[in-house]
Amino acid sequence: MPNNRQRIGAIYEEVVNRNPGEAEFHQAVKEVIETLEPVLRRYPHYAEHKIIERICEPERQIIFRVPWQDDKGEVHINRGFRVGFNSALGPYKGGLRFHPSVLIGTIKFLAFQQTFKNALTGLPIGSGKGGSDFDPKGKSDSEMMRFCQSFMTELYRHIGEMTDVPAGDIGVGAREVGYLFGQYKRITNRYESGVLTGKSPSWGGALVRKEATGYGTVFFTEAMLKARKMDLQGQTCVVSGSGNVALYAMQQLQILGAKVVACSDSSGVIYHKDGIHLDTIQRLKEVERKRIKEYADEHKDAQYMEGGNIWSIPCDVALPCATQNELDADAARTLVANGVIAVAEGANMPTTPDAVKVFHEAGIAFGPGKAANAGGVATSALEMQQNASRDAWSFEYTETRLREIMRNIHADCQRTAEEFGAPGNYAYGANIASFKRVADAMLAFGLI
Ligand code: NDP
Ligand code: 2IT
Repeated sequence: MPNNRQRIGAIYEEVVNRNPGEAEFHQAVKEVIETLEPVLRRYPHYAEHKIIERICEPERQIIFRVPWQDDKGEVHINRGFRVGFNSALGPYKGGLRFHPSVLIGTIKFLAFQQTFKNALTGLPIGSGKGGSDFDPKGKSDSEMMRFCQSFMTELYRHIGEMTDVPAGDIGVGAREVGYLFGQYKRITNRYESGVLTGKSPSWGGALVRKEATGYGTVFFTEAMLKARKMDLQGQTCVVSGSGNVALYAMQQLQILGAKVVACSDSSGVIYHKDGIHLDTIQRLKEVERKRIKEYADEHKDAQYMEGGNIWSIPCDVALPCATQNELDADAARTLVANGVIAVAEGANMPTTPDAVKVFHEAGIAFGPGKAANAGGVATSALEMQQNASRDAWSFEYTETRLREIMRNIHADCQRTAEEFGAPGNYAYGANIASFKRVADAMLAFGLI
């Protein structure tokens, strides 16, 4: 009989062998299952029923061709994906990512993590993720529309408010969700609001959904600081990215009295010592869809560093909000040397495993993405609730619910980490608490 460490090692080896070349998926699986040894020790029936083996295998994976025409009439072929990872707790739920780097392994890592994130929210949502290797940069509105229509022409048959509910992620926001919903409605002859979330509030979207991931990440950071008898007032913060998550993380940091001095995009970094003017970033990114480089043209005392490293800027709080593996061990050591006190992942898996180790060893408060950025999907579940009851809640009420959910997730991770012998390790707490929730539902359903 193998011991639990050997058992987990063998499962990981099997995942690597059965999913060749999917390094990000392997990384996400390893990060979760290597924390589960104490769970198997306490609950041997999970091993008996092969719950870890089952949880690492997606329930279904759909790959399809997406042909579309650009404004000049040229034909392009992209690849579309939708992975339903786990439906033990509810319909598949998770975003769509449109980015040229997207491969099936990218979608699988995101969908796998979504399983645990969604379980942490305490709301009835399973996990999924989808997207395409389509590059939205430089596309006109009509090109975006034609692409989204073509994408939905295949996707529609696989989704539904009780089956699978997509939303946004990198490259997909309210504009794209609008085009996707329009095509779904046209093909199915149903105004099925709950089939997509992240809709515009003018036609069924939840207020606060746009802000929710960034706000939630900051609420989680606030809770981590509070546990150390600190707060965000006056703290110097650095936020990577300048998209949906980064923008609203910066906004909530400013609301809570922190000073945000830097943000970025994939081309470079803006450093504004006296504090970023958020209204400029918001206009540049949300309205004009421009690069952050332009910020320095409007604010002469700000510095733009082409290809710069945002993590070299000294700060108290660092929020990686751009993309996976954007913060490595060297960057983590620099942040620690510069006196960082808290790091929370607004993005999915932005911190490499070695960097996470650096933070834990230095005693930094580290909020893993599946907990810290769960506010987005949690508010998507609140949007589903509003759609199901044909209701619309106020901004204040929805924000209060989000704040409560983030505090509960923080408390759940903290309590579970302590209970399983790793006090202060939110990554352990998040993995174990969510794994148990999904595992127990899977057991209840028998062998499926
Ligand atoms: P957006 O498309 O709105 O913004 C993405 C930002 O990250 C942009 O500034 C972009 O720069 C930068 N970025 C993207 N890819 C790369 C890359 N390969 N290298 C460097 N920079 C990059 O996406 P979101 O803000 O929605 O998503 C950001 C992160 O948050 C992702 O990890 C996503 O999975 C995660 N997340 C999103 C949620 C949501 O509700 N939207 C919920 C939970 C997590 P550029 O414009 O130059 O590409
Ligand atoms: O990674 C994520 O949690 C998201 N992109 C949001 C998913 C959702 O369904 O709102």
